[in-house]
Formats: sequence, C-alpha cells, structure tokens
Amino acid sequence: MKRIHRQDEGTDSQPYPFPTGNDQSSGDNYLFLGLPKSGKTTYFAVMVQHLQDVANRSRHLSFRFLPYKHTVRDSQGNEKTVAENVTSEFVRDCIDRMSNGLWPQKTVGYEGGYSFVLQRRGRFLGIPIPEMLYVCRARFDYHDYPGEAFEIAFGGKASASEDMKAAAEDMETRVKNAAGIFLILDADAMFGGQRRKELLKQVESLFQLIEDHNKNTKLAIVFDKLELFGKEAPDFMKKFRNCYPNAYAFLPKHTKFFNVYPLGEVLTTDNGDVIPPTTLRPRAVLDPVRWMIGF
Ligand SMILES: Nc1nc2c(ncn2[C@@H]2O[C@H](COP(=O)(O)OP(=O)(O)O)[C@@H](O)[C@H]2O)c(=O)[nH]1
Ligand SMILES: [Mg+2]
Repeated sequence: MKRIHRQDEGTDSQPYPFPTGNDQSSGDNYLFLGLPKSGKTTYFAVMVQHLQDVANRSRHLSFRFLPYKHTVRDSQGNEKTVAENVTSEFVRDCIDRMSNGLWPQKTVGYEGGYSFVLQRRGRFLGIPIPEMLYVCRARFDYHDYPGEAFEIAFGGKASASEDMKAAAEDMETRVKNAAGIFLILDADAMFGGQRRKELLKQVESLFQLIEDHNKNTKLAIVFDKLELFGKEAPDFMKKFRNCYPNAYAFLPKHTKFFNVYPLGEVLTTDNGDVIPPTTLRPRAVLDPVRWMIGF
C-alpha cells in the first residue's frame, strides 16, 4: 500500500475534511457483516486495499482509514487524546499474512471494530463540481463479531457472558441503523456444508430484523470463496431462492447478489492444506461497494 493515513495533508486528490474514527455524526453508515468463518476478514482486507488504491488514483474519490481516538491518562494524571490507526494496521497485517501463505488471524474476543470513509465528488456532464456543493460521504464499519454474538443475536442462544451480550446488542443496533449492509456468505457452507441448518436460522432472523427495523436499507449479498466452484460459478441467487425460500421472502427490496474472488485462487500444499496464493489476484471485489454507493 502506498499511502496509509495522511489525515493532516490536504492535496488535490484528497481535498475533503474527514471525520475521526469515533465520529458518528456525518454521512451514511455502511456495515460489513458475515457469519463466522464466512471469509469476511479475508474479503474485507483485500477489498479495502484495492479500494484505497483505486481512490488514490482517482481525482473524484478519496479514501481514509479512520483512526480510533480515545482518551488516556499519563503518569501525572493529565488526560490526552491518542489516535490509533487500528484499521490500517489490521488490513496490513492480514495482507502480509496472506502474502506469506497464512490466513488472517482468527478473532479471539470482541474487537472494537475497523472503519474507513469513502468520499465521492459529484459530477455534472462529466465535470466534477466543487466539493462544497455536493459530496457523497460514506462511512464503512467492519466488526469482527465472534460466532457466539451471532448465536445470541440471530440464533436464539439465551445464556451468555455480559461481553457477548453487549457484542450481540451492538450488532443489532448497527443493523437497524445502517444505510447499507454487506452480508458476506460462504457459498460452500451455505449450500453444501453441515452447518446449513444453523446458517439458515441465523440468516432468516437477520433478514427478519431488517424487515422489522430497517426495511429501506440496501443489502449486498456477497458470496465469496468462489474459486471452490471451478470456472463456472452457479447462479447463487437461484440457489438461495430454492434452498432458503423463507429467508428469500424476507429480503429487503434493494437487494443484489454478488460473486467475489478475493484471492483469485487458492493453493493446496503437499500435506493437503489450503492456503492463500503468494500473489493475490482479486476479482470483482469492488462490485458490491460500487453498487452500494455508486462510483
Ligand atoms: N477457498 C477459500 N477459502 C477461504 C477464503 N477466505 C477465507 N477462506 C477460509 O475461511 C477461513 C476463515 O476466513 P476468515 O477470513 O478468517 O473468515 P471470518 O471468520 O469470517 O473472518 C480461512 O481460514 C480459510 O480457511 C477464500 O477466498 N477462498
Ligand atoms: Mg475474521
């Protein structure tokens, strides 16, 4: 990655004022959500790296990771604000691991979340108009919720620790308030795996929550791990309608299905382990974001 975080520099290509990581106030909020082990960390890291590169090359788009700002006390008891670039570090770590044939690290506890902002300058007859007049600002949040939080929020699990209940509640609040949701699904597990029943229950109750509280949200259903299906990917929208008719019936009206290839291919080692390739060749990873905010 060329540029990671240049919050204080103002240049032609990145001319807009940006909010900080904890600033909830401006722009629409978009949420990346995925069932446990769906490949969402892999997709998120690859997609973000790609998106940043596209934005850095464009005069009409700007991309910033949002630093996480919080207050700490020094040894004299004085308060000061520190900004941590957790998102850029997280993405870099994931990409570095994959370049070395390792998968991103598994989520162990509830993480505070990762975020970035994408801004698009409006155009009229192909000419960019001044940013003061029209700028689309979108904030994207990714929370690596542990599996248990999903079971509480969408699987009907009742007994849980306070931490997990808080994570589940956080997830529900975000689903209710998002302008758009990216739901990452593991195509292999959804249609072939042993966890089908459990996944069905979680997906159904997630869509029900959306229908009850946020039915005008845009929903991008993103199927990943597509290289497992060979050259011709099946029509997952049809498969989904056939295998999960009740969940399908709950889909919000602004829904679109996407197939993405975050790695392009995977390698199988001599002892049968599947690992990321040394050179990542992502395909179609930006399609869901392009549809969601239009650029
Ligand atoms: N074939 C294939 N497997 C993947 C891909 N991405 C992730 N995986 C597998 O799925 C596991 C979980 O991936 P991860 O991104 O950590 O999923 P998360 O738990 O949803 O964040 C990895 O350890 C890999 O075994 C992919 O693009 N293709
Ligand atoms: Mg993860």
